Amino acid sequence: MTQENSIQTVSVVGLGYIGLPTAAMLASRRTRVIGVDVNKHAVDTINQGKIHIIEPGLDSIVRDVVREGFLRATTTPEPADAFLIAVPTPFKDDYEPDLTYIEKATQALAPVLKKGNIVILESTSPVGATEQMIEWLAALRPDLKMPTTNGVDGDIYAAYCPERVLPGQVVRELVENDRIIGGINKVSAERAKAVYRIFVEGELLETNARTAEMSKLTENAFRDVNIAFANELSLICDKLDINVWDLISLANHHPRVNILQPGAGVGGHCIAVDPWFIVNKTPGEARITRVAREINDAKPEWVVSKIKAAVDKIAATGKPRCDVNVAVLGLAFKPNIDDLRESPAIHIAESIAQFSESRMILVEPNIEKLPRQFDGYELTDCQEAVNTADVIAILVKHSAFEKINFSAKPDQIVIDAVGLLN
Ligand code: SAJ
Repeated sequence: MTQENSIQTVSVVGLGYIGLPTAAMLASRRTRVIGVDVNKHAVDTINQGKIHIIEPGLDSIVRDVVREGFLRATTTPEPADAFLIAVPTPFKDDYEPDLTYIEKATQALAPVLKKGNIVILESTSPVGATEQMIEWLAALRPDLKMPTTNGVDGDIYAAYCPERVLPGQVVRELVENDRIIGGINKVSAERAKAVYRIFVEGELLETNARTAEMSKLTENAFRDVNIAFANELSLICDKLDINVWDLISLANHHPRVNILQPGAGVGGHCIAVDPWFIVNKTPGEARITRVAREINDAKPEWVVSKIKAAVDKIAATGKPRCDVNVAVLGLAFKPNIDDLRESPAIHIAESIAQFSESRMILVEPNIEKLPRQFDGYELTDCQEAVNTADVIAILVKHSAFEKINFSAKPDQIVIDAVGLLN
């Protein structure tokens, strides 16, 4: 099979936090892009030139590419030269990866697949998922020769190419980051490179599909393990009466030491999930990876126990528990964003709401409205919350909190889970 055909039309299946920005970047380079999503609301919104997700800088790009006719969304796949799958891969209750969305995307695009097409999987996946995707395609399209069984003589190409973008900086990082291109065979890698060359200015690093799958998981597990070490240090230092922030800052002056920061726990949709894909495949070997997950998952409960102890201490002075004000500073899953999904701070606030007869004051400067589970609570201004609180729990290191004057009330107890005051 020759590769003389250039990539004219790309279909991006899954128009979420990765799929939509990727579709927009391809379209901004004047490639015809057909976006596919099962969510009709998302499809309609995009076709109006608007976006249904929050990502800085994305709205104007989508508006322009839709207006110029380079991006169009639909609920049903249409023929294209390249198919890019960017659907979610959650895990089940026992941490087994759930590939249902990839299977459904494969089933949807199979009828329009043609000889010479490339199918690229971008969704974070366990090792072997690309081979599994090809098996599904083989069963659905027995008329097409698959690259896994026919090598260079396959009718289609397939590759695994993970994204590595940081939420909040997706538009820039999609273009600038180096990209791993995991071909199911050599010709597939070459074909996939032709797709990414359309908008990626970083290096395109060629490897096989299994290594590329493992590479994505490794990057996020590496960060998780490093954060777990910092979180473990925060517990150790609390016992030994040492300031963990000073300790880490001092240790990081060593030329070969670079410890990350302890926090209220690890949130988001990637770092707290992806390491389990490694543990699930190789439970006997992935020991540090598993323990790191357990340490980071346990951190929010540890913060809750500290808040409980602080409330008890205030109550012991004779103040009725119902008059103890607990201010929660920050609800987002990390600093300076408005994303509350999978946030340890939300988990902590929910726990306080359950255990405490005290009044909870919620502060999140990056949102306008509290999520539904906090109906009955009011979103409060930072300084006002600090002025009235008996216990302050700082859960996210938002820049907006740096301006707060924390010396308003001398008998307050401050639990600084993120080192804001250091
Ligand atoms: N966190 C800490 N201490 C730190 C750093 C982070 O507690 O020193 C916490 C954050 O507060 C947050 C969580 O970890 O709750 C995750 O935040 P993050 O900024 O480390 O990562 P994400 O989830 O926003 O994005 C990660 C990135 N992966 C790596 O840095 C290896 C990003 O490049 C990936 O593209 C993304 O996961 C993904 O989609 O997989």
